[in-house]
Amino acid sequence: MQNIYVTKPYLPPLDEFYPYLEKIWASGVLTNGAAFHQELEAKLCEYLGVRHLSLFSNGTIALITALQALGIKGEVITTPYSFVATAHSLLWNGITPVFVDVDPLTLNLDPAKIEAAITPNTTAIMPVHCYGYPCDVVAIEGLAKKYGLRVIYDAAHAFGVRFESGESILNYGDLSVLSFHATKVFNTFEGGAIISPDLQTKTRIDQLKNFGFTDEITVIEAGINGKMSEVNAAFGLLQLKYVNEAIELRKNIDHTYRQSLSAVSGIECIHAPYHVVGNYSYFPVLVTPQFPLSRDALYEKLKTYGVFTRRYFYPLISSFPMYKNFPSANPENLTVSTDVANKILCLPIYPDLTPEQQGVVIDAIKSCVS
Ligand code: T4K
Repeated sequence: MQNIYVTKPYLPPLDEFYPYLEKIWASGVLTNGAAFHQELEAKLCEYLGVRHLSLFSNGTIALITALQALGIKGEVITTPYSFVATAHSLLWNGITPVFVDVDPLTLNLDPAKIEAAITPNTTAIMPVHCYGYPCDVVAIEGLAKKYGLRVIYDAAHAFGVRFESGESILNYGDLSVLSFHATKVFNTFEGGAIISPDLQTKTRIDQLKNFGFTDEITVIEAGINGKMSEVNAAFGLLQLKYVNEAIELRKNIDHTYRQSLSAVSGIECIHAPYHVVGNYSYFPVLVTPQFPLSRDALYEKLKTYGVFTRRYFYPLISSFPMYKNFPSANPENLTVSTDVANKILCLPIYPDLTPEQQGVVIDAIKSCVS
């Protein structure tokens, strides 16, 4: 049997992509906000239920640009339990990350611990909707209002996630940033986006992602090149036709794992949040001391079955060399994050995962306890 990886990008039928390429070849316009780029921005706004969206070449450049657009400086409160790009976007802006522990249920920034980390230098909060599970957006909004802070959500995992009311979680905060990387629920090979609440902010972001140009001869600030190409945008348009189907397949896989693993002592599935329509982007489990093997031993054992899980997010960002000397990186302040990072294992989940392959993963885990 072929190896089974934590994820595999969803790819639509190749022959359906050729007509898009033919159009690009015929027009000779490859980038700089052309037809497919504009069409994808409009279609994503509609699909996601957001007002304004700016496409980017990837999620990291989008995060860096989002901070630039709001002029964030000083200290920003963020989570250590994320992909390293979250905090890197702060360092690239000369901002000091202040790590605050996560909530043991949501695995997202714990609002109850944010207040104590606010200083006169704090300007913003950068929470992450980890695995697409929403942060406590209401509590975070309350704190932001009370202390006059901006909120930039790293929503890299949260494509299409909404509350049961229909409201997109991407509409919370001052800005939300998506990733369309190959490993994400919706991918454009590489890609990302910033969601803005108003046209003025979107326009500013669009200028920033295009070197700071406002017209052919005017540059108003030191922008960057964050533009998405026409090939990526065209691919996104095709992906969008299949994304609901892809999420539905993920949902079935999620349900099968929950049913099959519920009786396995020492494997705890993370609670899917209530009142949320999720995207099933990851399937994280906690390997607790009740399991006969440690998390790392299970991770290695699964490899012998050809199953390549990932320990997202271990090690904590705060333990990497460029962060570990910040006072807030002290593990004593991050006990929940540290505990979760030591127990977490993300199991394979992607639309093409067959029931047989999922059976291999489940049986391999069960074989450790029988
Ligand atoms: N914020 C958060 C919270 C994020 O999670 C991320 C990215 C970002 C910001 C930044 O967004 P981007 O700038 O990336 O748009 C992956 C991804 O590279 C990264 O995008 C993602 N988060 C992170 C959680 O995971 P790796 O180093 O684990 O990826 P890699 O290459 O080992 O891939 C994992 C597995 O996926 C492989 O074992 C096989 C499979 N795979 C991967 C790729 C790239 C494929 O089958 N095909 C592929 O093309 O980081």
